[in-house]
Amino acid sequence: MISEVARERCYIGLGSNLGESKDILHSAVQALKAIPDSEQFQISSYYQSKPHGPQDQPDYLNAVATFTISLGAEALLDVLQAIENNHGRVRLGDQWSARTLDLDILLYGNHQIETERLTVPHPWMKQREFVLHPLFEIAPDLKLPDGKMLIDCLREVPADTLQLLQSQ
Ligand code: ROI
Repeated sequence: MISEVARERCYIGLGSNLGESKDILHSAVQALKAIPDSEQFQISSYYQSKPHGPQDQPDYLNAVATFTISLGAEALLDVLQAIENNHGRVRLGDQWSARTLDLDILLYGNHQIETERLTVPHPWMKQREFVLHPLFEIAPDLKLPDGKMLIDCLREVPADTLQLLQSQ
């Protein structure tokens, strides 16, 4: 019997602060759109943001993408890591350091997932203006799995270090 996996809407955070970040995000968007079985794709504007964590690294470009997919969350993570690697993912140091491309699963349907490889919703998404504001642009009515409305999270996290990129 073929096992059916439910189609879920996922939200992916994109970030880059090494190399030609705008070109890297463009290319990552094409790769996300090309995931077999992904449908109803949307991408936010790109935002320039000050680094969270260590400050001795360049500003980031961030965006949020959404699509529906019938891959499970861990299989989706495998695909995202392959896309990161195809973009020559380089990390200068630890998890807080500069990188060419970072793709994070922010939300996977309404699921709360806690495995060795994956925590969903992304554990810091509610503190990150570079996630909440692009997410709001593409999903203004979103309710998070804990029942909190995105707009209420957004009100607690100012966007004053975020700059909307006018031309993509
Ligand atoms: N800071 C910003 N502004 N954008 C990111 O995508 C980002 N990613 C990270 C850390 C190092 C936490 N800081 C970031 O992983």
